[in-house]
Amino acid sequence: MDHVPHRGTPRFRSRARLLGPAGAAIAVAVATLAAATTANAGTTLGSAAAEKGRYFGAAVPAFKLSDSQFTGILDREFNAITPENEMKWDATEPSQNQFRYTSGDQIVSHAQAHGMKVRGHTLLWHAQQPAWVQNLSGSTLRSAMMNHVTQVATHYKGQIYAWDVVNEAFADGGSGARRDSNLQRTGNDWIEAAFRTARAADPAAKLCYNDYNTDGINAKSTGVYNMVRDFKTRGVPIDCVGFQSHLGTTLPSDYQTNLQRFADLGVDVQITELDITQGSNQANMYAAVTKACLAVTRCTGITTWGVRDNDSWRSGDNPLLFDSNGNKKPAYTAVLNALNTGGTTTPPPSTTPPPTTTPPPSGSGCTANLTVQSWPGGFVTNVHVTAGSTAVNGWTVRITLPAGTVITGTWSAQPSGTNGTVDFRNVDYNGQIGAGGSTDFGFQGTGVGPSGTPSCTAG
Ligand code: G2I
Repeated sequence: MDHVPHRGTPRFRSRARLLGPAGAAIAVAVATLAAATTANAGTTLGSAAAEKGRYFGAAVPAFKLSDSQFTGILDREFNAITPENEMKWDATEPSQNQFRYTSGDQIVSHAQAHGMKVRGHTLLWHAQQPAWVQNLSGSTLRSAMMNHVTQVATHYKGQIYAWDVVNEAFADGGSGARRDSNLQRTGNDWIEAAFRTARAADPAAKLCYNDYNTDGINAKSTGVYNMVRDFKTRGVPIDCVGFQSHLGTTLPSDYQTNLQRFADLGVDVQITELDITQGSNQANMYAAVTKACLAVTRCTGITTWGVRDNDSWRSGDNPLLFDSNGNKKPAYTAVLNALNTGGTTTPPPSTTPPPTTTPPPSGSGCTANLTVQSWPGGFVTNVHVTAGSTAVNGWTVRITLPAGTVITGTWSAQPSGTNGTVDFRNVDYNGQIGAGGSTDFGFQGTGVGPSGTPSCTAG
């Protein structure tokens, strides 16, 4: 907005003098118009994200709150904070049952004083545990874990927008399995126990699962996906999934598709620890991540893991939006432009069904059509189910898969098998569709995705 001269400014007055009284009126009109046309364009990351109904945050260590260059940028540009280390177990409970909240509280106060959201990070993690925790196991450790969740979530009750209840519980590599850790060895149900305990302590906070290397469709993200789907089916309280997005020099091509498949399970998604190696692709990748979030309705915000390059845990990669002198980098401008122009809050075209080739039934029944995104060796399919002129109470969509294709995951429907001709039956919450209404389900797999128009049977 700096370039728009305002009525009282010297620039405006000198221009009005040159133009005379009639010219002054025109100048007012021009200035007003200019102000109006830029009114919806945010001039900072936070305000631009807010225009799109989202937040833009940064990870902040408490000791940097006394660095005025740091807080100058933070308070101007960001409207959410994640404490970088201050709410981790070693920081909040250094000895058993002795809680220390000083630095965490400092960050929360700063956020509140500046109208920023706080993402709580993190209640349970295999790393950064105090020594006393590392010496426990079995039911003693399980009790200590749940006590920790209860105490910390209760201390911050009502002040946290979203908690990373559990951080990084899945293994890297192709197994899609849980990571081995002292927490995991207390029993596979430790994650759901943590979510239920956190919900009881702070019912208003959104409860997230957070992880890295889950930024495309791969074995690890599918492992997390299956857990979230299972939690939703069984009523375990989970509200969001965090994608850390510590990225190198390429963005997974299915980054947005991956966010969308989680969102389709009925959880919010958030980019929680974004940083990207500096190089020729940095600004483009930052823009692409921002656009992907804007294109997924349930992507509620983006957090970068630090403010300036020298604040980063990987400072050698210069991975952030401000350089070490606090100047805006090209990546900053790319993000701001993407926030101001890139996308809306409506879902992207890729999830919008193509025009129906079969007309909807005139009396009763349902129709279904497919949107398929493929890559060599795999695919994701979205199926759009539409009711005819009367309401549908239960539906089944039959899809015949090409030979060799195997379904590896289905959401919002129950498949009868994993290959050949598969009947997808509605699940509890999406069986009833009003007259003319619609619902979506999806599946992914290996091999070649389906094509054509599937059959849909109501009832
Ligand atoms: O490793 C990057 C991030 C991956 N996802 C979870 C995040 O919580 C994690 O953040 C980093 C912090 O940025 C570092 O600042 O987590 C590290 C710990 O695993 C943090 O580093 C630690 C140092 O290892 C400790 O020596 C130091 O005492 O920071 C501590 C506090 O300054």
